[in-house]
Amino acid sequence: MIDPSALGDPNGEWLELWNVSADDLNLRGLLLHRAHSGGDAEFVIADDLELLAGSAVVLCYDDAALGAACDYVYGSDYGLTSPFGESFDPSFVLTSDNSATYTVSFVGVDYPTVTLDTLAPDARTSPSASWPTPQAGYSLELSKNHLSAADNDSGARWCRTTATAYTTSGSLKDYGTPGATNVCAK
Ligand SMILES: [Ca+2]
Repeated sequence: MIDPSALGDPNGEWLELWNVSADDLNLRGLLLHRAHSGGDAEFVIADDLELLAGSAVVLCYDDAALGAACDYVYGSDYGLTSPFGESFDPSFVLTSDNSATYTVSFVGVDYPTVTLDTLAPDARTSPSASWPTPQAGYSLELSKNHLSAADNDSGARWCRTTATAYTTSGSLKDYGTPGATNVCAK
């Protein structure tokens, strides 16, 4: 959710990580980096965070906004230094366009950084297609039939969600499936 409407931006921002392997994982030491023309930002998961095989975790900017759907809060990491020596400045926010590049790595004190995946919208790998046009209040979903590090590089595999709203504030609504199976099936 790059541009929440009902919950406000960035407080209502969140992203999902799916474990498509057969192994349960501990995400302690996982680093998310954002590269964007407006500036780079990153955070590292410094606490134990279990991600079971075939499941998702929801990383959110502010659990006071997203509530029980949030598994890990990164927005309050601003200004801190992690046990791994990473510093968080500026705060990690998702850009409200689709031009940022996100990299997922494992970092640690005693072993070298390992890059797991890079999501680069401009790469537009096969099948080539433009990414969905962002719209305030609508999350972007990877097709539930293409949950892989290879397929997530293709704009053709992403949808602007058609899910029902998960929260409402007056006339504003936020749509998506945080922590649950995506609707997108193309
Ligand atoms: Ca989902």
